[in-house]
Amino acid sequence: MATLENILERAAAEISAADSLVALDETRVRYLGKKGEITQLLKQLGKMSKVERPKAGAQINDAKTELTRILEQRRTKIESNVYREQLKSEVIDVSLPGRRSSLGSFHPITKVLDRIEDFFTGVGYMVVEGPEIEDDYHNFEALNIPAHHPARAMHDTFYFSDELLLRTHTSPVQVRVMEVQEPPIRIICPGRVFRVDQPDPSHLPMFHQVEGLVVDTDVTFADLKGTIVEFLRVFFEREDLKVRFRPSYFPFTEPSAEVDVHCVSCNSSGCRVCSNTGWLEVMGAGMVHPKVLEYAGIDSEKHSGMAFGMGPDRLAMLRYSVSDLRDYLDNDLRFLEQFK
Ligand code: 2NL
Repeated sequence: MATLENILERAAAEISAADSLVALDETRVRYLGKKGEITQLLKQLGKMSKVERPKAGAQINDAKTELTRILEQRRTKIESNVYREQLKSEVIDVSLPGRRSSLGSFHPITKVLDRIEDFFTGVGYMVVEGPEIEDDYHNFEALNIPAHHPARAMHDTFYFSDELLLRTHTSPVQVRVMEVQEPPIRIICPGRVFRVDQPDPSHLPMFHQVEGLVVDTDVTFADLKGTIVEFLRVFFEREDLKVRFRPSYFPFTEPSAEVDVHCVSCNSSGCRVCSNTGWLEVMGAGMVHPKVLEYAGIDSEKHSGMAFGMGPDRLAMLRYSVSDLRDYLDNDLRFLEQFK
């Protein structure tokens, strides 16, 4: 029994020294496992006399129970230590400032397109988009620009074949609407257009256009003037904006006009933006040529139309003081981040 006490003492010491569940289990096996010291003692009971055996058996069993109890106690202690360590390692400082996700910004051309669309949808126009690859008929013929018309040379068209091309304006979208929709028609058509051009500060081979078209009975030049003046005053946010219409020529409108506003950069005192003229050309416009209505199957005796076209890239230059169109396509964050 001296042995038993010695075993218990060593076991108790090892158990309190065990600092992990693995170490603790190794200790358990060393004493209570199949070949463990306590188990070995139990196996020797058979060699004892009948008189000694019951007492020795009871003592060994008591020792076993005691060992099991302190093993269990230690296990609970180690588990709670492990849990405390885990909690410590997972501590979150809720007072730290969060990681900000930086918001992007809209492209200046998108912002201008949105402003144009907001104005016109607000007065009852629909926004219509169409294909960038067009056929010769919808881009030219239907707009009263027949083959060999000098206006074709001015358009510097990218051709895929005799028939297919990259649209040079968004007018073909309007032609397609007139072909399928009975008047009244009130639409604007924003989109990309393409013309062969060597890029420089004021020219790109791909740029944007917004065209507008109204076809109804009794549409007059007064409607066109009133609509455009009101749009430009809202767009430039100047109630007192001066607007002038200069006679011009487009094959698809008659009469035609170019529209100028007083220079918003220098208030018409003369600057580089307006080439010292005090005026900025911002739009083209006119009454839809009767032949264009007829081509699309609209009776030009019953209906009249007004149309206009503008370049949002140039409008964005004026609004945001951009001096080089190529900046729009560089995707340089130093440029783009200025429009947040
Ligand atoms: C400009 C000139 C203009 C139109 C576009 C148009 C469209 C149809 C019929 C008649 Cl379907 N006209 N569009 C008319 C006048 C001028 O744009 O300088 N754009 C940037």
